[in-house]
This record gives sequence, C-alpha cells and structure tokens, in this order.
Amino acid sequence: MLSNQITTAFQQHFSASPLLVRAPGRVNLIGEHTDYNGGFVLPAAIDKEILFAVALNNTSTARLYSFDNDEHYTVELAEVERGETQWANYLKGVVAQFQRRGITVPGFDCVFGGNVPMGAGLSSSAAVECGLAFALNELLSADLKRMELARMAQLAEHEFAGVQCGIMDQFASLFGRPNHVVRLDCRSLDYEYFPFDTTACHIVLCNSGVKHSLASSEYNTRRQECEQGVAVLRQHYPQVQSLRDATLDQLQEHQAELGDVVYRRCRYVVEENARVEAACQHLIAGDLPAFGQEMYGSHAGLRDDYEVSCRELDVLVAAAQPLPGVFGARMMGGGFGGCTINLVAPDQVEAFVTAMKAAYQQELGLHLETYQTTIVGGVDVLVPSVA
Ligand code: GAF
Repeated sequence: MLSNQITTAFQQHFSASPLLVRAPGRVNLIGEHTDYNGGFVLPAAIDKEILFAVALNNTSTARLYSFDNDEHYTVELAEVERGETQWANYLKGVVAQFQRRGITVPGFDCVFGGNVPMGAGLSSSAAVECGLAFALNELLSADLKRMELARMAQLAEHEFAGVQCGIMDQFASLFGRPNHVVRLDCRSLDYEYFPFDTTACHIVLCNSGVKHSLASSEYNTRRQECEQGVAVLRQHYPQVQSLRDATLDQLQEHQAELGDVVYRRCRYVVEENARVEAACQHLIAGDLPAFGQEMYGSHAGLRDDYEVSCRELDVLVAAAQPLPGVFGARMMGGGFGGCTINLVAPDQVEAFVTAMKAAYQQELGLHLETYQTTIVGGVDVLVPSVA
C-alpha cells in the first residue's frame, strides 16, 4: 500500500513520526483553457494521488526525498530559489509562497510519492504543490484557508515552474468531493458541486503516452494571445475585462483587427464557456448523450481553433467516438499530449478498452495505457502529526 511505502521510506531516511497527507490528481470533464480567462471549468479529484510524509526537523534546511525518483534534495530555507531539479522546484515554490506571506518555514523533512502518472495531464504537479502546501499549513498551524492554499500552489507553478497556469488544477486537488464534479467560476471563485456517479457512467482515461516539448511554451503563448484579444476588445467595449465577458458578435465585429489567430483563440474560449454552462444543464437533466456532444465540441475547438491538440489525441478521440456506449470523448488539460477523457457506459467499458488499444496500435504503432477512475475527496490528512 502506498501509505505504508511512503511512511516506511520516511522512517528509513529520517527519524520523527510524520504527518501523512494525501493529494489527488484531477480530471476535467469540460472547460479547457477557460480558467485563466475568468471562465468556467468542471473538474473532479480522482483516485490517483500523491502522498506526503512530513515532519519538522529542528534545522534550517528542508530535506526532501522523491520516492518515485529515489532522489534526495536539500534546500537552505534562507535562500529558496528555482533550480535545475524540476520536482524540487514545485516544493520550493510552495515554501517560497509561505515565506512571501511572512510565515517562517522552519526546517522539515519530506518524503513524497504516488501514482499520478507524470506528464499525463492529470495534474501531478498541482497535487505535489497542494500536498506540501496543505502539510505545511497543518504543521505550522498557519490557518490558511483552502482557497488561499490553491492560490499559493498556483503561484508556485508560475514562479518556480514557469507555467502561467490558471487555478483549476490546484482548486480541484483541494476542493474535490467524492462522487461529485465541481463547477468553478474562475473569476469569482464561487463553486457548485454536481453529483456524478462513476458506477453509472465510467470515466476512462486514455493516456497517449506523449508529452510534446512545446507544451509549456505554447501554453504561455495561448494565454498571451487571449490577453491580446481582450486588449483589442476593451478599446471598443470597456466592460470586457476578460474573455468571459466577450460575445461571438463582438469578436466577429472586430475580426480583422484581432487577426486570424487571436480571433480563433478567442472564439474557442467564448464557445467553451458556453459549452460548460450547457453541459451542466445536461448533467442536471441526466442527459449524458447531450453532455457528450459538448465534449466533442470542446475537442474540435481545441484542435482547430485553439490548436493545442496533437495527432495522438485526435486519433484517440476519433477512435472513441463511434464505439458503442461512448457518450463523449475529448483531449484534457493543457494539451500537446497527455490523456483523453472518455465517458463510457459500464457494460461497454471492457470492449471500449480493447478496441482503443487495438486502434492506437494499428494507427500509430503505439501502446495505449488506460485508467478507470473514481471521483474522490480533496487533499486531506491520513495520519495526523504526533508532535
Ligand atoms: C493546465 C493548467 F494548469 C490549468 O490551469 C488549465 O489552464 C488547463 O491546463 C487547461 O484547461 O492543466
């Protein structure tokens, strides 16, 4: 069991009895690249998780051990800076956020590891950031609220990983609720839970197994393109503060001024926000086929207008769509690789997985890994600190 492995590793490398924290990865049913545009997302925390064993150590250093990489890393807490080791950057980024808020972080030992596949678009990095933020908040009795921890984890990603991400992933890891998806308004940060029964409709993830190297830089470029679009629109419509406020008519009206690329990026975001709203109505009505149609629309927009898909993801969605029992499928997360998310009727899951593996092998000569996920609660304490 993962919790035993992480606790045992902690005891082997360090001495004290640690606090044990669980931080889940996430899926997103619909609402992609809308979070940093003040729009809507519909994620859920899943049963792929990263565990943290953490204890204070009475020194001025953080001694970190990545169980999955079998690597140690030591941080002098007086000088926390971004470095070469990527996994350590996520943790250092979180420490830096506590320090920015004037909270002194004393020396601590930390072992972490889990089963969120890396680079698969399931937010392993957000789980790492949120897990440590939550653990330090507990150990230091800092009394920060979950939304504040989500913001700190997001800023850790901006400043120490160089990705100008929105807040969806960190929010989902911290605010997940078992058997529910959560619609987040990324501007007001209001949220609403909707029941989602994964025994009635399975969530199957198809891992393309690729992560194209452009992913981070293209992500930041998309964000800039959206900001350019807002800057143009705002000259004509001062009320447009983000693309969430824009309409398709406004975009069309100023298409020439926006230019083709920015126009298409903006069009995608405006349409995707509308799809999230429609999808929630379908969910309330229990209409999974209609929900699935919104997912296909999302994929088409991400592929054609937002241009963050790739051949592997397109092959997976095209292969899934005609299969019996498939309600919907689309690429998920930032794009350029990672997983597709598929909603599949329970009695068709086995046939679906077999057919998808065969299609991926036949069309691209690639092995396909699939995961059936359940929806779990957000970050929590598994074993409290004894100190
Ligand atoms: C990545 C980011 F981290 C999220 O904030 C979000 O923008 C997503 O890509 C795309 O919807 O996961």
